[in-house]
Amino acid sequence: MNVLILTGAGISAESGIPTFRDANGLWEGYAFEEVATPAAFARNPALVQEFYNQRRRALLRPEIQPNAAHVALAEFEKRLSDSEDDEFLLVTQNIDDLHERAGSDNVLHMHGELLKAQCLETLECYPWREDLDETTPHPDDPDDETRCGMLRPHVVWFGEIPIGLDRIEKAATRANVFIAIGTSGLVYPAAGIVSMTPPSCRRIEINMDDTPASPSFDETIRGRASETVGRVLA
Ligand code: BV8
Repeated sequence: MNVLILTGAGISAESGIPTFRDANGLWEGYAFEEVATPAAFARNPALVQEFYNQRRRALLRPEIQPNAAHVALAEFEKRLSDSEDDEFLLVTQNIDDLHERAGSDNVLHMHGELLKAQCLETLECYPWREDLDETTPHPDDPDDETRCGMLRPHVVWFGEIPIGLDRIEKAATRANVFIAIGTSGLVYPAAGIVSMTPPSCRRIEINMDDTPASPSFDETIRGRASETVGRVLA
């Protein structure tokens, strides 16, 4: 069985990370257009760095922990990994690390990862640290004089091409089951993944509400991810 999962901000909501819809398009008081585009970074890199550093500090608070939905996905992945015939891919739009902290191995962050910084020159990624900024010598080796270039958040902004699209499309066209969890289906190309699945694929949407993508699914399960995901994957 080939299973493809897509998660959105709704799966992390019960872990204490506000969703984009809850934030009404604002985050830490900033409008997305002000901070989540390449133009915003070119215009005011310090503002954008601070916007993401605020979200990093929020994510690293001890009370932010994976919830039962993250754990259920990790356990399901492990069950499937016992069989050679099964394929599993967890694609997330989320830039938090809650899937990994719940034990998921095969996670594709199609919109990047909040806890990584990326060198504008080499495109190399580094674990983010509070003291990392554009003046930081090579982040992996502060003694290395070949100073790395300007660093940016390793995050896919609006207008930028998401990560792993080829891999996602391949998994979608082979999927027997596609489950979208906690995503409003508003941002493309993520919202278009359901349309890449074959007619034989069982498409399930787990959400609190109906979404513009709901008609594309064979089954819509309404409820909190922490209460529904485990039941669906059992
Ligand atoms: C692209 C990282 C070209 C950043 C994100 C004009 C100019 C430029 C582009 C466009 C344009 N018009 C349209 C576009 C395309 C654009 C787009 O789709 N815009 C939308 C707004 C119309 N897309 C892009 O720009 C993408 N790139 O198009 O490049 C290209 C593409 C392919 C090939 C060649 C060229 C890049 C988009 C990525 C942007 N980066 N994140 C950061 O985080 O700072 S997007 C960000 O917002 C998230 O990653 C996510 O994708 C999106 C939010 O969506 P959700 O995760 O669904 O969250 P949301 O809050 O909306 O919904 C939560 C859901 O959970 C709700 O339904 C709620 O009911 C539910 N829920 C809540 N609680 C629970 C729950 N469900 C269950 N249980 C609960 N407890």
